[in-house]
Amino acid sequence: MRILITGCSGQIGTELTVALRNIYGNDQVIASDIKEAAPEVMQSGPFEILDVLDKEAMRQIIRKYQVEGIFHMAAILSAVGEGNPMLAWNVNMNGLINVLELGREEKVERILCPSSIAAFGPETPVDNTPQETVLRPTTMYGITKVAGELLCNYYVQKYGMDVRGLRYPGIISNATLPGGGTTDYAVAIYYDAVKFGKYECFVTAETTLPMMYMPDCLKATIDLFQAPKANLKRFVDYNVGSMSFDAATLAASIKRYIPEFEVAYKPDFHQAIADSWPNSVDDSAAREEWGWNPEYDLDAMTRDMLQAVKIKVEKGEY
Ligand code: AKB
Repeated sequence: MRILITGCSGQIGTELTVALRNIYGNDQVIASDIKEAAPEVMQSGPFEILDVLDKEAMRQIIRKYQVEGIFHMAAILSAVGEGNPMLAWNVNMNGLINVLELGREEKVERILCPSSIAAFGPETPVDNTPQETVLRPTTMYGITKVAGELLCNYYVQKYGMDVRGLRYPGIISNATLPGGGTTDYAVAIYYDAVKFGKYECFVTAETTLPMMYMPDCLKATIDLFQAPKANLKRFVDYNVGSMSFDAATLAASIKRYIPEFEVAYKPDFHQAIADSWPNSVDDSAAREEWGWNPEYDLDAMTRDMLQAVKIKVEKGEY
C-alpha cells in the first residue's frame, strides 16, 4: 500500500514514518510536512513539502504517488491552540476536511486521523473514562478533536469510506521533541533530569493524566490501520489506554535512577487544560475490536527514556 503521512516532522510523525517504511518499504511511504523533517525521514524515502491547507497541492501529491492510504498527523496541539485558537481551528478543521474530501474524490482506500483525550472535558467522568461519554471540551484543540471525530464518522456513514481514529493520551518519546502540547512536561522532565538534575514542572505534583510510550503509540496507530475492517464497529474514536500517573509518581520513577533529581512544581496556564482531561480511560472497545494491548509500564518506559536521552545529551543534541 502506498501511504502519505502529513505532519511527518512532528513528535509522532517522525517515528511513524520510519516504522511504516520498515513495514511497507521506503519508497511506498511518502512523508510530508510544512517544514523539512529529521534526517532519518529525509534520507530514507520520498518527502514533499505540503501545507495541509493547500488542497490542490495535496491532490497533486496523491496523484503523483498514487496514494492509497493517508495518516493525517498534521495538527496544532492544545497549549499552542489556546494561544492561537483560530490557527488551531484553521489547521485542524480545514486540514482534515481537505484530507477527507481528497480521500473521497481521489478514492483513497483508507485514512487514519488521530483524536485525543482532549476530546473530553470537565464534565466527563475522570476515572476509567468510558468510550461513550460526555464530550464537552474547554480547549479549541479539544473542540477540533470532537468535531474531527464527527466529521470522520460522517465520511464513514455517508460515503462508506474507511476512516479510522484513536484518542491518543499524552505521548512520551525520545526521537523528536513534542511541540505545544499540555502533556509535554512528561517528556521534558526526562531531558532536564539527565542534563540538569532538576526540572520545573508546569502542572502540580497531583496532576494525573493517561500517558503512553512511543513504541505503544506506534503499535496502536499501525494496528488500528491494519485491522480487518469487518472487525471494527466504531472506526473513528477508540480510547486507547496504557499507563496513568501523576507528576510526582513520574518524578519518583526517575529518582530511582537519578537519586539527586529534584522537581519544583510551578503550575501555569497548562494546569486548567490538564484539569479538564481524564485520569485514565476505558479502552475495552479497542482491546475487543482490534486486539489493543500495550507493552510498556512506567518503569520500563523510564529506563528506556533515560538511556536514550543520556546518549542525546552526551552527543550535545540537547
Ligand atoms: C496535548 O497535550 O495537546 C497532546 C494531546 C493529549 O493530544 N499531547
